[in-house]
Amino acid sequence: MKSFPFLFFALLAILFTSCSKEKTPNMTDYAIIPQPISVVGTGDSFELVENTQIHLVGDSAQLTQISAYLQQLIQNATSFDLQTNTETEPGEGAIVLALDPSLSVGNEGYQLDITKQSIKLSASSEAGLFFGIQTLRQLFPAELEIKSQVSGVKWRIPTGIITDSPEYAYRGAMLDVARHFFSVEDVKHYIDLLAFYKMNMLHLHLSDDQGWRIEIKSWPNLTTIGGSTQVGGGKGGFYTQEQYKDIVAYAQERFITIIPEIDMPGHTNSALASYGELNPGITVPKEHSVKVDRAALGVEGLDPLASELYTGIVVGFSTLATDKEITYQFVDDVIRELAEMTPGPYIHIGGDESHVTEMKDYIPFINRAQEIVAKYGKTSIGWDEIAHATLLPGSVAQYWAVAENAKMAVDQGAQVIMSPATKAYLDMQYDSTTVLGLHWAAYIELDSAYNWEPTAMVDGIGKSNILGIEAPLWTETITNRSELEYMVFPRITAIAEIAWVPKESKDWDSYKKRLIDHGKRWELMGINYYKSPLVDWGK
Ligand code: TNX
Repeated sequence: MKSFPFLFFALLAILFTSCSKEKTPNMTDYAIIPQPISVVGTGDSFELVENTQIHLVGDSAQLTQISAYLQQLIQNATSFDLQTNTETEPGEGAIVLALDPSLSVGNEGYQLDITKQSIKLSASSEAGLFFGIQTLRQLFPAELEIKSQVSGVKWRIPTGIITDSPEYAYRGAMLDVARHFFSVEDVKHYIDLLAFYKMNMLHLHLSDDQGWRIEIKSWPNLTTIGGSTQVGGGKGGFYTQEQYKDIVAYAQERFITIIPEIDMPGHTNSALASYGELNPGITVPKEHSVKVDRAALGVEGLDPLASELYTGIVVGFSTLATDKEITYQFVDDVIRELAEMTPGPYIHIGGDESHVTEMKDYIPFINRAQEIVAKYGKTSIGWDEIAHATLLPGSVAQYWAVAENAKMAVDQGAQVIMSPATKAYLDMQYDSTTVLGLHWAAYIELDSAYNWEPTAMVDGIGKSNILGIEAPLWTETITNRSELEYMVFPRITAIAEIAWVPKESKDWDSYKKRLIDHGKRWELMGINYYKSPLVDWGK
């Protein structure tokens, strides 16, 4: 009995150490998506506190901006106002962001070295530092994602070393803002979510039969008329050039390149309703045609040649007049204005489903469109059909449907972006009970979105032919942010992992387990996601 107090305290001590152990599991047990190339845990933890400093090393104006991003990220939930220091040696407990061009971690890679005393994030590029911050973010308790002050959480992260770099240079998503318009705020929200998963390209589908969404100053009716509606007949909308530039800058700060798409020569009814001279005599499917009320839209004069507006979802009835010079003046003006406000290297010229353009007209049109893009210093991307034309050196084909087209592009020396509709289309329904979305290509459950290999999609197309992966979200049935999130999550994380991780390291069971933690983060971020029955989300 005498030994009771001793035993009691010994037991307490054991309990206490095992509990605190539980609070700092090994770094290898953390749920990072995409899975880093190498994670070596050292079993301890670093605790972020109020006076932790951010220490910057390196010569780049962007460092300050990256540091401000991290500072803000931390401040939301912790309310710590971390100070940034560029002068003295980092003190105890600092977060060091080091830009070191001699570091061999690849162009977008990074190394994260966390000890009990400090966090050191190094990279050879600013982008690498930014992606490293996303990993760091995922090592913190999920509550870090709450946008307002959280109390009672210890901001601890596990110690260890992560070395990481992406498999593909192009890791993208596409948002169709033409079928349903999405506000600047919605697009920025999507950009934030893509950044969390180290995606670096956002392709905006800015025009289609149902709407024209980007202000073109030399052709103002494109937006006043062409932007005035959307699928289902809502009021549509468009981005002014200032708003577009704002989106581009916001994306740039998150190391995401905006790729604007003007779809042509098909998918152009919104332009034809705005300027009849671009193709007199198009007939819009009757049940979803809307008369243009020019007076109500404040457009003077008449345009007897113009088509009606279109609010349905069946496509393939429209085409620019490929044999008229005015068409090329139009394309030139549009590409010139777009190129002027797009710092990224690419302009997407569409080229898909031009069912009413004869091949003998389609080919010279695509050839000329590519030349116009090149004239303004940009590189063309087009849907896989553009491989029928003569691809300019550097032009990129986006495989979505026809393997032979993708192969034809590669045979011409082009690189390919992999967006197979049966795997990567985020508008495809999860299963037959999904209310939103379509299923013309497939039902895409989470395992199907994860378990595919870009280099095994098309015979004769291997790693060196593939620029990267892109997941498009077409929005015929998607009308708002919450619906967007439901179709995107969790599948976008599967796409992000395919794009980042080498195929040997992809692991469905590990991914499924890691998603549970991400589900918790999404709850805290207020994201509406599909609770796939294949994942044990917990309560
Ligand atoms: C096909 S994908 C299209 C789009 C539709 C999509 C719906 C592609 C290049 N064309 O116009 O929105 O299917 O899933």
